[in-house]
Amino acid sequence: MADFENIIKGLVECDEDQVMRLVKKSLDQGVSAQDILSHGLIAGMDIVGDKMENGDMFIPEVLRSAQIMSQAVEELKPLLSEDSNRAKGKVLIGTVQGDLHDIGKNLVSMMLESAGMEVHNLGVDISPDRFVEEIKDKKPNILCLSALLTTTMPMMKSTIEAIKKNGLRDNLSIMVGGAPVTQAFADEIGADGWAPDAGSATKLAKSLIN
Ligand code: B1M
Repeated sequence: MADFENIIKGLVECDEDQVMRLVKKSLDQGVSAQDILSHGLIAGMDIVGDKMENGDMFIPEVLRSAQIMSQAVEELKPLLSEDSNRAKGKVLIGTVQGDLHDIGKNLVSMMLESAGMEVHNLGVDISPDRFVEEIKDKKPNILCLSALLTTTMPMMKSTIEAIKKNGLRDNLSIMVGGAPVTQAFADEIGADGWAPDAGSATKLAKSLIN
């Protein structure tokens, strides 16, 4: 039986040994990597977020939980990467300027890669100008923008505007995502698509490439 409760507890208490031990144990017991990710790690980070909002956890602790989550995701990576329906295409992905959140963006990047796409992960805090330069250089089919803060969502719009201004919009599909981002916002800023999670992002990317 998967011990999601104690994976969550370990993440909230920044107990690396507990999280890693229980993730490995769950895998050995045949629990799917996707279930460990959704019901253990992502559920745990949601609680970390609530505690952060209530002032029960502070930035250094949240960072530590995030590091442990990334380490656990590395453990799951080979098992999340089984995609028989592989797609070709080049993707550029980054978190927009002013935003340092990267766990979800890295999950999206990993799933796209495992679906067969060539993925260039630019990292966090990427300015519109840098996106423009990278699009000129890498000539991707798809650009994925991630934002986790309501205050950085407008930077998605600025990025799309910079891309248009540089005449790079026509042959590029733009997808947006991140917890506060919605389909309505994607429509409003002229993106081609929105995905709520890494799995849907992969499906959407495949359909945009086809
Ligand atoms: Co931040 N933070 N944070 N934080 N943080 C949130 C986002 C927050 C909701 C917490 C809260 O208050 N409840 C809140 C935002 C409130 C808001 O704007 N509405 C918040 C805040 C306020 C802040 C600071 C401002 C705090 C401060 O300094 N006072 C600060 C800002 C720093 C900055 O960015 N400039 C800050 C800092 C940090 C840390 C650095 C400490 C750390 C990030 C470490 C890191 O990423 N390496 C951190 C963390 C860890 C969080 C929470 C707790 C967890 C985020 C996470 O990794 N979730 C978060 C609360 C929460 O989300 N519950 C919170 C797990 C991850 C798998 O999910 O990222 O949503 P997510 O990704 C999903 C989907 O969103 C989607 O797919 C992913 C996988 O399924 N997706 C995409 C994501 N990107 C996509 C791109 C796509 C498609 C789908 O492209 C097409």
